[in-house]
Amino acid sequence: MVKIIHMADTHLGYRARRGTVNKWAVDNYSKPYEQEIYDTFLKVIDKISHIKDLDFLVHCGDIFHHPSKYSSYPPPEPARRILIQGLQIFFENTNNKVPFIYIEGNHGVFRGYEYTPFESHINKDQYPNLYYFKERDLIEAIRSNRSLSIEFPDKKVRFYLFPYFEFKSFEIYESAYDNWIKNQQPNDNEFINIAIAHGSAGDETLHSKVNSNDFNYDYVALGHEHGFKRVSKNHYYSGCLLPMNFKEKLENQSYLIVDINEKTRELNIDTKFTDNLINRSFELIHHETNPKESTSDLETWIQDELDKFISKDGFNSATSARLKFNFYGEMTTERTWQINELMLKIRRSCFSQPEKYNILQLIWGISDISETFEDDISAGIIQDYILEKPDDEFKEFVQEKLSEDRTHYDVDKLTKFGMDAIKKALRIMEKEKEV
Ligand SMILES: [Mn+2]
Repeated sequence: MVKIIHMADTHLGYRARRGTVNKWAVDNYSKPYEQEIYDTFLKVIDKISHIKDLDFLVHCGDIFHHPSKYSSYPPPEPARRILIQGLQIFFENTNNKVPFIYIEGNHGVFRGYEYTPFESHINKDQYPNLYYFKERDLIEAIRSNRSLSIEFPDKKVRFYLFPYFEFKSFEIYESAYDNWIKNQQPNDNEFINIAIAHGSAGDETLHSKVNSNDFNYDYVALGHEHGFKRVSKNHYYSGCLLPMNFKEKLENQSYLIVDINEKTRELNIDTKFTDNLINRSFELIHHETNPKESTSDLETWIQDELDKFISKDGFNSATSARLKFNFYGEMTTERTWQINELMLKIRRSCFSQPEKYNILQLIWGISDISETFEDDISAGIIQDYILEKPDDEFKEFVQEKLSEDRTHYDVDKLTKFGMDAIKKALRIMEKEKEV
């Protein structure tokens, strides 16, 4: 029996940012949820390193969250230190006997650079049983028309490596990759043949030869999709350790203990779910609204939901909740404005009482029966709004606000100010997009 741990997408250094308060840093300058991912990673690595008769640890990419396509920042310092600590725990507990094989994903790499934070931020050469493969290794293999693989003859196991590569982004890449990939087809049955890849069919970053059974791999360890997923009887995504956003909360995360029978090549997959290791509430709260529901009824409902997170000890970075309200139903633009206004007010009040509320993040989404507005601050809402009859509806909204207020402003003037502000904001957003 060959025993392999399959894990992926740890995203060390990921921070929950939207709808959080910046001042909530923990003692070593990490952020609360970032710290929870670190703690979980070390816990899991320690657990894995004590598994009896473990032959290999395979990590399918994205061990660091930064840098990425949208952020050229290096991994934050705590992420670097936690990875070093994790490697030390693993190699010490396994007496350097168990190979750790890592392929690079699309996160944690400076695009266009030949070195990566995995090389510049940790001293990878001090771990004799660490095997590292990045995009550059893949490009070299393609250029020299050679396989990118590694063999362990004493265990009779061979790994075919597929670091993340956007081979579909240029025709010349695609044809080169298509020509090269035959080198990744096992040509003997004496070894157990395993593919390790970062990519997915969904965004065309996983080649069909790896995604299918064409090459007859005994097992395909996949990274890039963040939820646990059995693609076929021998293709698996383990997912991250913890969900990073509310969409991923709807999935499960895990690491896999994969046992492969040398003779029959039969697999036994033991899925160790890790999303249940989370120490905080992480919830999507749904509410169906309609134009007739009064603002005060809505406010009462929201407040009741939030009051479930009142704690006598107040805010605690280790247990504070991540919450997303999902308002759906028949939405008018006026309703959307009301909800945004209400939620901004409630969030402000909630975050200004850390002695009362144990809440880390509070965001919301508003979806109409016909379409979805994803975010309270997305340009989409305002842009859609501007395409309709914004002046009239905004005026109605201002009028309603003022009638509560009972003061007498010039509604037309206020509407004009509001529209100017929105248009200016849109111009700024458009400019930011161009960068
Ligand atoms: Mn990825």
